[in-house]
Amino acid sequence: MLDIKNLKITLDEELSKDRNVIIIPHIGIDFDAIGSAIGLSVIATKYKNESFILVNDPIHKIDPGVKMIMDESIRELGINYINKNIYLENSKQDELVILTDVNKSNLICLDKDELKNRDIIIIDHHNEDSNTFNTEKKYINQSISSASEIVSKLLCILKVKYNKDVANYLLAGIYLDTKHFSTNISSDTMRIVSKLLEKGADLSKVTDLFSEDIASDQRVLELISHATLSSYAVATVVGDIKKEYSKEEIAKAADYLLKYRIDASFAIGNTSLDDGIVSISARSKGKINVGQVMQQLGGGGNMYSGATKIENTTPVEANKMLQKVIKPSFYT
Ligand SMILES: [Mn+2]
Repeated sequence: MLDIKNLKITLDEELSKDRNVIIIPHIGIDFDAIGSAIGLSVIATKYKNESFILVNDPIHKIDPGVKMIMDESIRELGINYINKNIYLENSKQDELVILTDVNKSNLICLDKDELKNRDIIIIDHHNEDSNTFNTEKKYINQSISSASEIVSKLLCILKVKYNKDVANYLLAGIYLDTKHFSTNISSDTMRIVSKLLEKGADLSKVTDLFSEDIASDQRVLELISHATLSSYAVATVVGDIKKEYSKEEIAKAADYLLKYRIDASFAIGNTSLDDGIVSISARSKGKINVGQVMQQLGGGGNMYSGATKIENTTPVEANKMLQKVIKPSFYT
């Protein structure tokens, strides 16, 4: 595992070789994944490497704010996006692959075989498990708020210039993963935020990116209306068994519940009725390690945030499984 200094040295070395850079954020791309990916693309450009951000999510599933950032970054910064097919057609052995905001093969659109013999760098703030790519060149720090915070720091220590748009995207990443600056904030995070504001980031533009779609918000509120509070100050919502929700809606429901006086929240709902897939999103204020709880159910995450999906089940059954694994031992 690298520390930040060695990550800087590694990036400096690896980007000094003349080759294509493929930046891979997690599937279900969010503000942190896109912000950090664009920041890395800006770094690659400084080294005169061509870089490509691999996004294979269906367009209708991409958050409108994230989609706006993608479109604007193509127009204003000349960022290249490619999908999985284009990647597989053009992939070369000597390229450099950088995973950002993710470290596991099951959370990106390529499997381990498709990245065989590739030079891989990981920059992330999530836990590792058996799906984590095997590479010496990894910087994974779960105590940092976001991949965007790490990349902001890299831009600074690699002395890469960037404009206010990039500063906004990175700030959006930090804003998302700190739940609007309410959790997982350190003095380092605030120093980075201050740096981004100096570079011209505009908090009102960032909060605009998070504006909600009323129909989707009503679905989230409907989910929340099912919340129950169990012992151990854990709130759980189980969605309507006949309804399908997006992963983002489930995540938002879990986020929303944290405003109450509870230690952790879990939101459960169908994300594919056809395939019987139920997703769970978990959030914590730090007393319960929800990443570990989600790991018990085949997912992952970190202290503050986690998720999993379970196949061939129903929300009610998934909740039963969840309640079995929430134990006082997850209190830290
Ligand atoms: Mn993140």
